[in-house]
Amino acid sequence: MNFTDIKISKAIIDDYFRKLTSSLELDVAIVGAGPAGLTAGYFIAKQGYRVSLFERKLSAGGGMWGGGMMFNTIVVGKGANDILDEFGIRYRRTEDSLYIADAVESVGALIYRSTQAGLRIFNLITVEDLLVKDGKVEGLVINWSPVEMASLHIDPLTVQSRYSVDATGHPLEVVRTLCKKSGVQLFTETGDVLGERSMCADEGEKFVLEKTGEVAPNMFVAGMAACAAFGGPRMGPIFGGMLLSGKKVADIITKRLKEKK
Ligand code: 48F
Repeated sequence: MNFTDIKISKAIIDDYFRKLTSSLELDVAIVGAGPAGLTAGYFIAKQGYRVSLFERKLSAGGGMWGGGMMFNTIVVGKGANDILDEFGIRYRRTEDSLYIADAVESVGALIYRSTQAGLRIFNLITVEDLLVKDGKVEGLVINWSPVEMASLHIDPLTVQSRYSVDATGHPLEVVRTLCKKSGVQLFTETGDVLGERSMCADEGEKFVLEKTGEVAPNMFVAGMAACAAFGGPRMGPIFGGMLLSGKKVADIITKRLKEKK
């Protein structure tokens, strides 16, 4: 019998279950490991809160890997270069005061720095529903992504969180589920999802930052999910708004956590 093989299996199983068990009761649960979700997770973890992030895909990074139309370079506007500095991402400034960075280096840095700060990232897990009590979001309902992909009839598990963040990007998956299943009124003009509008980088970058925040009791939006919820334009391959949105949602939530200790 080869005992080493069994020890390897045991080490993986023990560690994963330790990680998962310590994510059952969270201060913050984030859905989606794009630039907004990763940045939010980094700034929340840095302050010592219990924060985990659930990502459907095998790889974290969301829409950042492919830059614009698969040219794997990203652009950020003025102000967001401070966040590139925070993550140690190298960049070059253009004559138009745009900052250019390598998409792969950027994703690598976001993942590395956020996990080092204490963010637990669970890849291959899909958030399929929410835990809702008296109209308030109290956690997430999770399942293995391959269960969803194979349409298997397997019930999910639940994690509890004081605050949750929908950082699922354009589809705004979690908040849409909240509206559809629980009829919760959103803090939007109509109380419902307003939907994303067509491209305009300038407006989109301002809009996403302005609307990042609480969209329903204990439920927050960051990144493109904020544009989709509140009816803002998309902005294509400029990512500064996503990074600043992640920081903003982290600032709002950590302030709330401090107040409600
Ligand atoms: O799409 P994504 O990168 O969102 P973001 O952080 O950034 C948007 C930009 O990438 C780009 C843009 C820039 O101007 O417009 O599109 O707002 O990352 C969202 C992540 O959420 C995951 C998805 O796989 C992706 O990695 N995701 C979506 N729905 C779920 C999910 C779900 N139900 N459960 C778990 N993960």
